[in-house]
Amino acid sequence: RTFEHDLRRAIARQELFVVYQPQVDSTTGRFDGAEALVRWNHPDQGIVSPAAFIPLAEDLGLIGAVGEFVLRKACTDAMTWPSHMTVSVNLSPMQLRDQRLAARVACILAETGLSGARLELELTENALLQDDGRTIAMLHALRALGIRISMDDFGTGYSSISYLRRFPFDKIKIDQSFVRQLPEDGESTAIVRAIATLGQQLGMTVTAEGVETDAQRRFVSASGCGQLQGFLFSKPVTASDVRAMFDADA
Ligand code: G
Ligand code: G
Ligand code: MN
Ligand code: NA
Repeated sequence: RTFEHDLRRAIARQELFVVYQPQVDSTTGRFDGAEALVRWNHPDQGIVSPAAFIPLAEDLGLIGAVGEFVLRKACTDAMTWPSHMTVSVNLSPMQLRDQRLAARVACILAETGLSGARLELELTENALLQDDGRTIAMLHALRALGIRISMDDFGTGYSSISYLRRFPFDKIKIDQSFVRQLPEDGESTAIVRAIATLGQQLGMTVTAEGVETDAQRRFVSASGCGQLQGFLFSKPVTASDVRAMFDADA
């Protein structure tokens, strides 16, 4: 038996599951949504990180099925949350290149009843490397469904800023590597302030990721980040836990 063989059966055997990391509105201090993060409960190896199996799913041509599972589960779960809560789902580059993506997402919204306005899709720079025209058309098709598009891990790639101009993004997520050394490190403070200002000037929401301390929370809020995410507020939790947290805060 191989890992590959196991992954091919993981969806049918219901070994994949989705956890949610709550996100906080920096102005009100209350939850306003959550990021969906997939996990694999492997029969022998226990919980496997997506960093370990998403690349394999791409190689095996399974990413469409994995991505569709995560989207459907995230939309289904978000339907049980207070109606102002959004859900964001990470997309891998191969999903974005599939010309059927917008139609599939539209089907999942219709099937689950979730409004497109409550769904965000997170892309990293490597999703944008090829096929500008097709990618831009796909992003517009998704936005026409009311969905917002986020640039994930902002600042860690080679072309982050030029991509903001070329592609229609609604949100920037500042990578946690910049937040980690706040508020002491002079370079990190300058970079986070500059990204937050850039996002504001472009009319985008800016999310600070990896907020672990109250000093970091205060710094990123004062810098203009409208949304916060990190262990200070919550680690990723199960679907039933996030629902209870949202109900208690609503
Ligand atoms: O939750 P964790 O830190 O293990 O996530 C590791 C990486 O896996 C992160 O970069 C995250 O964006 C990515 N990831 C989590 N869930 C998904 C998913 O459903 N699809 C894709 N493509 N990537 C995901
Ligand atoms: O690449 P992406 O931003 O999608 O990855 C999100 C991952 O970051 C999640 O898997 C989550 O476990 C991790 N994460 C979230 N908040 C924190 C945090 O405050 N500190 C650290 N070290 N990791 C975090
Ligand atoms: Mn993400
Ligand atoms: Na990120």
